[in-house]
Amino acid sequence: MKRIFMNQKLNDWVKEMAELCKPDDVYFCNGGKVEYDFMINKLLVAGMAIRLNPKKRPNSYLFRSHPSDVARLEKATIISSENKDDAGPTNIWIAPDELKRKMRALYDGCMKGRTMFVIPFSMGPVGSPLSELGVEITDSPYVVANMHIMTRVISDIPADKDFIPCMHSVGVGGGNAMWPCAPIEDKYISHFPEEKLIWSYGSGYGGNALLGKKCLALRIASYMAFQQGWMAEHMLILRLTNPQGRRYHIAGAFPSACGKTNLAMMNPSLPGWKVECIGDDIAWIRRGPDGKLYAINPENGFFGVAPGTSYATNPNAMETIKENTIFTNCALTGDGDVWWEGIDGEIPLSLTDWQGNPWKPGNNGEAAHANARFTAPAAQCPVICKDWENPTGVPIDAFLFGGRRESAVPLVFQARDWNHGVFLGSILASEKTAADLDKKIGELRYDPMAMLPFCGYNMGDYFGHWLKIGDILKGDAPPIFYVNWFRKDAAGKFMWPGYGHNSRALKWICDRIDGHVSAEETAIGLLPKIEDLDLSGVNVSGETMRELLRPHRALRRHEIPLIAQHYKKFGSRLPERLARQFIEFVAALG
Ligand code: GTP
Ligand code: SPV
Ligand code: MN
Repeated sequence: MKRIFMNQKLNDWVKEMAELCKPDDVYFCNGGKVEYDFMINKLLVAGMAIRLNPKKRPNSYLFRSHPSDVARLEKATIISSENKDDAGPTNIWIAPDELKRKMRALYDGCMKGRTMFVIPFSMGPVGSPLSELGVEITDSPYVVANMHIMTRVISDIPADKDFIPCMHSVGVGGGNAMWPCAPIEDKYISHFPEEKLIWSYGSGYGGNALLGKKCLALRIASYMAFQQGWMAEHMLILRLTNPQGRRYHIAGAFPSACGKTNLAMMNPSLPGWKVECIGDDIAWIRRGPDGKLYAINPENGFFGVAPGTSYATNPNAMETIKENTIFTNCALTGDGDVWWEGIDGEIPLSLTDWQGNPWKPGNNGEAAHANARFTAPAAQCPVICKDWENPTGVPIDAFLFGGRRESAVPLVFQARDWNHGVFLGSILASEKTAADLDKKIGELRYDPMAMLPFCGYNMGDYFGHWLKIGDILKGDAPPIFYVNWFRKDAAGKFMWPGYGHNSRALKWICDRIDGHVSAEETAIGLLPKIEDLDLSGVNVSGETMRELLRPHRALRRHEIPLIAQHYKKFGSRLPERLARQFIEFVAALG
């Protein structure tokens, strides 16, 4: 080890971890382009990366992970607070001492024959008072390259600044030479919120390994936010501008693989309306000097779902990933480009699937993995907002909650007030998706505020925190809406065209913010009147539209026992106000 940092805590920690993991050498990252190219070269030479055809996809690479390591692993995600109750009923808890003992044994010597990389980074614009610093130690050059895109890699931590240590190893004993990882029983993605510390072992994929994202910016940050009076949320942030030039900023929480990236950079189908992207996955939100809420995106790139992304559905994502992009678990075309289910055009004649085998239509399984992803710089997005790195953030005019619901839940409706909105967020439910490895796809699960896998403390306390924020904001609390783009008809087809057409729901939300339209008071909340939705040029029948805007009291009654069960888990940590909201909801359903 040659290099000395300004920050003593960093020097001590790097030394301790190098002694434990016993790497062959230690490399100190600075975030430069030369370093990025060096990592990629290392991966190309080792055969872990495939260079895509530079004429089709300049400076872009494809990686294939081991089939056992293709998504976040919720069963291996641990919140290790001192007291079990502080992790709460929705998190897996192991006592810190016991967990550290187990993991130290796994880390011991795990980097023999490997290089240990030290990556200092900033979540949020460098130097912004709203940003947080982290340092990731990893043995994966793939992680280094991804961190270059997803975070702002810096070369040191100032002596007087704290940072969040993020320890990572892909581990040993599982995977293969191209994608080493640990066997499933040895994987741990551990968080010590009270210590602001992350220890991840055994997985090289996505949120398990790029520790600035879900581990730091959500699990650790949500606990810091709880203590310090701000919010760290699994939310996209967008700026919507109407034809008159009035701007609205909207933050929306949808569970993984439920449409955040798509909404954040959509092209509105409504003439004269414009969307600009500020963030597609995480929002850090604080009260500004004027009493309103302001949001920043702590990330520097997009780690987006590839399947379903096309010029027809998300042209701005397609433009973003034209070059300088890392692809993971996509299919490869004969002419050296990437491919996935739902991309534009004909299925290419020659295709290699995400595991490296020849693939033909009609083959069992998909060519691209359902959780195949792209890693691309946010600055490459054609509709990135000029204020996306503004250190003070953007003022939030409305919050959205939404998930995948095939039935019962309307296209858009509004909460009666903040507390009702928190209730709606707390009963956010979605059909399961491929973003988590353990799930049976399609089954319903409650995912409060889309934070179920990402809340670093007791979710009952998290609900209380949301209520408290509302109490502080009073009249400045933004209105809260609930959306559902995913209703299906009896034949299993989506009833709403979605994507750019979702701007029609957003326009109604703007009209509500400005008090231009009234709404229908119903058992579930405030529903749009059909004539208040701008549906010019949408190919949806009046009958379908009426169906999409029904409160569906009878169907929603089926959820009462499920919500009761969901709420029961929180015991005495469930805020009394939410219990009352639930009683009112049941009464209103009749
Ligand atoms: P994470 O990155 O996992 O947090 O996901 P996300 O919430 O950003 O989801 P994303 O925008 O990547 O969308 C996931 C999938 O949902 C993609 O296959 C999209 O094509 C699809 N999707 C997004 N918006 C819509 C919509 O309005 N209608 C329909 N039918 N599908 C959509
Ligand atoms: C999610 O699952 O919500 C993601 C992907 O954004 S990951 O970074 O792997 O968590
Ligand atoms: Mn996400």
